[in-house]
Amino acid sequence: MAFDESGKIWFNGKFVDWKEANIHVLSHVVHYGSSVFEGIRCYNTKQGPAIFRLKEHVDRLYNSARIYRMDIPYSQEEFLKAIVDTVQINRLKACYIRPVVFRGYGELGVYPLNCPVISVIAAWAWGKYLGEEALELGVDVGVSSWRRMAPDTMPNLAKAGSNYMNSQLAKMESLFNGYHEAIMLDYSGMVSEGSGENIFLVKEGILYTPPVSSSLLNGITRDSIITLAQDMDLDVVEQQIPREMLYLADELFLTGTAAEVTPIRSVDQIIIGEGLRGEVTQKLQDSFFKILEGKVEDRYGWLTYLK
Ligand code: PPE
Repeated sequence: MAFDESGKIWFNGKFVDWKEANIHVLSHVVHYGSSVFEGIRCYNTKQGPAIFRLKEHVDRLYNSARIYRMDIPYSQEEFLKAIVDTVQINRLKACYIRPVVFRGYGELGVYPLNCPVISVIAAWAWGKYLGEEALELGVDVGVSSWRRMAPDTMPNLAKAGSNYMNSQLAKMESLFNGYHEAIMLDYSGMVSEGSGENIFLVKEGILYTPPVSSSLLNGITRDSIITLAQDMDLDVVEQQIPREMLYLADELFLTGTAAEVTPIRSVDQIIIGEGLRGEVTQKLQDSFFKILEGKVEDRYGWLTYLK
């Protein structure tokens, strides 16, 4: 994925040229990973561009900042408007939006509170996260030897940049082993999530996903899929999932803003179900994409249309 560098980036309240959106190398974030961020998608619906679950993403950004005692010097309404403005000023239709809030340049030393809080919003066109064919054919995943952070080490509910050092280890390992993606276990050995996605399992018509206490990010796509499944009268069970339950699943899939709803066709080289996108997965994908394409009524108020 290459950036279109002619765009504008919202930098602490002002739009600057793409190449001017820079920070000092001695910024706190560069040394200690002190950032929180979001990933949001804007879809080009039949009724024009619309941002998916914008309010929920801004809420989660502010919650992540709260955990790390970062005061974002904008109200949530101001931040929300800045996100909309960023898409509009760049004349983007379908795009990925990346707000990031971090500790900037001031002093070094672990204690962060003397460094300014910097807020940035960028947006660009980002296609299929796990490859063009992934949504249809599914991906091959491996259970990582790297575990998700234990609950008393790093807060998994914060979408913090530093959490992605753990994700990077798992992702690199999985690609070197010939997989598309890694599934991580939590500290107690139960299934947690992918390096950048939540995971769902279908067994005998019931949809299972690990609970928030399994060291995962409380995904907004995860929440959307749970809502859609319940509306289809599927039973949804949030429970701890042992690794081998993945092997025995009828269907498995990943969810995330970037990955959307991506089927899994094998785990540790064990074929899941028929090795094809499952029926329930396809139904959920369909109802998810129909909303995003504006083909059915937005009955949950998930879309923020741009003018
Ligand atoms: N778990 C992790 C670890 C994660 O990073 C994501 C999103 C999710 C679950 C799903 O959350 P949600 O997007 O709210 O459904 N990962 C973001 C970053 C991916 C990246 O490579 O960067 C994303 O999908 O935008």
